[in-house]
Amino acid sequence: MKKILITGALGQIGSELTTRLREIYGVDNVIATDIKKSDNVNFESGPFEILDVTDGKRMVEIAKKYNVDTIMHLAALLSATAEAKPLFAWNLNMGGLMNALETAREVNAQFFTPSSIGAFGPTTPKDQTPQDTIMRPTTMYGVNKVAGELLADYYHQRFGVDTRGVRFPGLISYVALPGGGTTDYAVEIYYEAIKNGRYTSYIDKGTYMDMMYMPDALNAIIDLMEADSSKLIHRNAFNVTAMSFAPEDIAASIMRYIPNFKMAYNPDPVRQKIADSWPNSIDATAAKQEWGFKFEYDLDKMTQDMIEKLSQKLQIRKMA
Ligand code: AKB
Repeated sequence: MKKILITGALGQIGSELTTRLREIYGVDNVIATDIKKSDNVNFESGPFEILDVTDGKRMVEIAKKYNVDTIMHLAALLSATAEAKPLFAWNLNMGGLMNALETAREVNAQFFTPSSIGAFGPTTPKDQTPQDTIMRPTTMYGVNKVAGELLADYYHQRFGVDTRGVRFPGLISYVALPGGGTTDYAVEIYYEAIKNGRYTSYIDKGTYMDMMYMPDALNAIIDLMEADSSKLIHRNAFNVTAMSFAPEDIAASIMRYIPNFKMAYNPDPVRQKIADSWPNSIDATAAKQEWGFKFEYDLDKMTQDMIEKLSQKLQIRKMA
């Protein structure tokens, strides 16, 4: 990775990945792109281009302009929004991915795009879901993710593009908010705990999903992209996870630092149904064996860091 183009660079993953890659590979070697500017630091701290990922011609132009050798395609709609706007989701998620893969083929770039636990469905084994298993998702997002994994494998086999990906669980971070996901409750809960001391969860008690803290997710992307290609059997896409918890577990973890925190439940039928169709926990053995995947943060370590960093960000001191 010497010159990296990122799509969706102002989103939840992109915001932190861009900063991290600029630290490692040099500010001018990471070209951030997104559909519009915001107050995000990424369009001021280095090269930034406006890019709508459904515009394949412009994507190729930008890739050629900067002579990129790596494309990290992050721009996509998440599960709950995709369920509300399925046709728009298909056009954006699949159209954007096809353009990004075609751009990678044309400029001979290495390629990363995230898949998700959303690629699994209700007939998938629920606990310690294996790397290779039944994948019949019942959401538009899941359909996009399975098709995306297959497409990325296709571009590798057919055109020799060095495609790589992971199936991310819910990602938790204090820098940029996610938007429109099913696992977003696990981020919102920290904001509400610090600001108001209470949270009403739209996901019901007893609903387990895999999660990961953003620093571990960034390491996973970089380690996979730097991994020896000859050792990769799966490529698109590896199960990765750091923890599996239900809403009551994260509430209990928060109460260790904010003892008066109060949790209530008011399940949202759409997001609850999506969550119920996903695994309780996934098995990351293939990622560990093929490229040495590891993580540092478990639930309590993440909670401690989230509360500390978010309190600083929100300038509120509520640590016990
Ligand atoms: C979502 O909830 O849609 C995402 C995901 C798990 O892919 N966070």
